[in-house]
Amino acid sequence: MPAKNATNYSLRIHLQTNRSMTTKTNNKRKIRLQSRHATLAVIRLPLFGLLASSASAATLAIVNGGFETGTDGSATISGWTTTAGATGFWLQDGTGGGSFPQDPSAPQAGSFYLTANRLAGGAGSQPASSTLSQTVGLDPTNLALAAAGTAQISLNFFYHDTDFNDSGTVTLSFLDGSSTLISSITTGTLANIAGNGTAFGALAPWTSVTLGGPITGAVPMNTAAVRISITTNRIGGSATNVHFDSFSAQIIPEPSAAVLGLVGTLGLLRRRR
Ligand SMILES: [Ca+2]
Ligand SMILES: [Ca+2]
Repeated sequence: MPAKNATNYSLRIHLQTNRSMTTKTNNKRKIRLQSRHATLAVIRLPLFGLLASSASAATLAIVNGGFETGTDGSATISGWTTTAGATGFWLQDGTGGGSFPQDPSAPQAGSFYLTANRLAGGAGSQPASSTLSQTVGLDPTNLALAAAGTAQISLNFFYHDTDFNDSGTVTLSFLDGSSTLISSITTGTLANIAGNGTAFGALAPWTSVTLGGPITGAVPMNTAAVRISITTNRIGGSATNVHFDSFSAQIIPEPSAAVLGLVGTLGLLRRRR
């Protein structure tokens, strides 16, 4: 369960810090630090009990997040709509259709990926910038997590771009029950992942990107829907060689205040030693 992992992770940081300290100290110091390990191992048990009663992470119901619905070369992206600029996205299976060597020859997963390369769809021209969006309503489980006021969202997807003329940006917007924008978070400009013109493959693989997560992914309490926007930008050439696949998102409840307080107490005890 992600909630459990979150606290395990924070404890592992303590343990790792102790280990790194032992490398710099003598045997006597090492014995004392090892006794701290034992103390922390015991304290982990009640933490599990507390976290087991907290809410679990919930998946956001993104439609066609893997771009598997449709046909090769089509500009109709089921579940997604163009919200800025002219048509600038196509489905691609990677087996040809005008791809450049630096365009992926295979999807990250499944049969298709999303490309902004107009040649995938045989279009004669392409806007310098285009935005494809999907608004996802929060289901009752998601709404309950958001209403608690401590939820975090984590959006994950795969990106590919080795053309320094081209870039992408992914933005998550939080909307209230009236579809009014509350706030948003963004990846900022996603530049080329490898040197300009590097062919798809070992030197330029699909690259995993996460937007949000702990600290930066705070979900406003009155969020009723989330809008995912994929924007491309091209400053030269005539094709936008940026590509996306496998969008997924989770809303994650933050550990309860009781757990955070206990973790804080652990830190205080350690400092007093
Ligand atoms: Ca796919
Ligand atoms: Ca290009």
